[in-house]
Amino acid sequence: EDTHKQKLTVIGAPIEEGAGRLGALMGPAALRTAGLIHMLEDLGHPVEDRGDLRLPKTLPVVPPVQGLAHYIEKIAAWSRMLAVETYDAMANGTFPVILGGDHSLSMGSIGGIARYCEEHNRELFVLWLDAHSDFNTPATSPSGNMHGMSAALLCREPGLEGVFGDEPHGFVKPENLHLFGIRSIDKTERVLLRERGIDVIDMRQIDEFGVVKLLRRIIERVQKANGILHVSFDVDFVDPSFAPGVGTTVPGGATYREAHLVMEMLHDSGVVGSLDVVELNPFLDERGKSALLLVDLVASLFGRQIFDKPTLSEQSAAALNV
Ligand code: 6HN
Ligand code: MN
Ligand code: MN
Ligand code: MN
Repeated sequence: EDTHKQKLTVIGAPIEEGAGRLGALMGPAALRTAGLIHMLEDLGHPVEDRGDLRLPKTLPVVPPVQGLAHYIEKIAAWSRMLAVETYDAMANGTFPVILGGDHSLSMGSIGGIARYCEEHNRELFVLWLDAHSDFNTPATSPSGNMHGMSAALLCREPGLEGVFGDEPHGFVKPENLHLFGIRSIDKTERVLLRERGIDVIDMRQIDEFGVVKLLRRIIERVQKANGILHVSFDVDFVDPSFAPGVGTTVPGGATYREAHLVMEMLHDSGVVGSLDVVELNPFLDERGKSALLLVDLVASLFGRQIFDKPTLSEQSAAALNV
């Protein structure tokens, strides 16, 4: 499972009810229009494009929640369906790439990947690239929008059991979740993150220490555990000046090069086993700018390089203290 010429299973998940604004439904189409599939093939990856999934006619019955969780029946239907798809993709030895769709889809995509990892005794780690921590529950959420709850559900926070009901899915160990690029946390969400000891790499740390040191630490953890790293890429991780096509922009995000560097390092690490690309809202984009950037960023994750891999002489490496 890595980003080196492995067979990819691309799954479109046009879901938008988890977000507060409509439009993320068009995300998979915009990513395809921007050339995502051809790019992956050009880089030498065999691709099985499963197309866009569709909601079943009948939605699951979900018991009422304590608090707010808008459209939970639809989110539950998507989650259950996606968990089956990503589990199957992993079981077939392929690398799942899920095109969103809002971030609530990660409940399902990662739920299925986590199930696979549990059954096969592989340690799962998650890198959550996002402006937001997505660690609300129905009880803490100020908005009731379920895209702000996916990381919490995956870490077994109470209040969202109805999403999967008795359907199969796995979880993420809170200590294996790494939030990266964060710059917007709700009040009660902050309390929860502290109580659970979640690793929150905020923009202040990125400013101070740079993405290289901070990301290397995470990659080394995964390598030591012989684990699998899932990357959940929320478009708003990137600064809105480069990626305006998202409903929840927050200023002060990753720069163009910071975002690419993250993806380039992830590629070289060889530990990434699955990817979500979420929250692209083509209705809010500027002439496809964000969709095109995403395709380029995914290309970096799958091995596109500016030139050859940078090679430093031992001397200059020592001088640079790297
Ligand atoms: N996302 N924390 C806010 C909320 O409504 O819970 C924003 C969530 C944004 C969700 O980035 O995927
Ligand atoms: Mn998010
Ligand atoms: Mn976000
Ligand atoms: Mn369950």
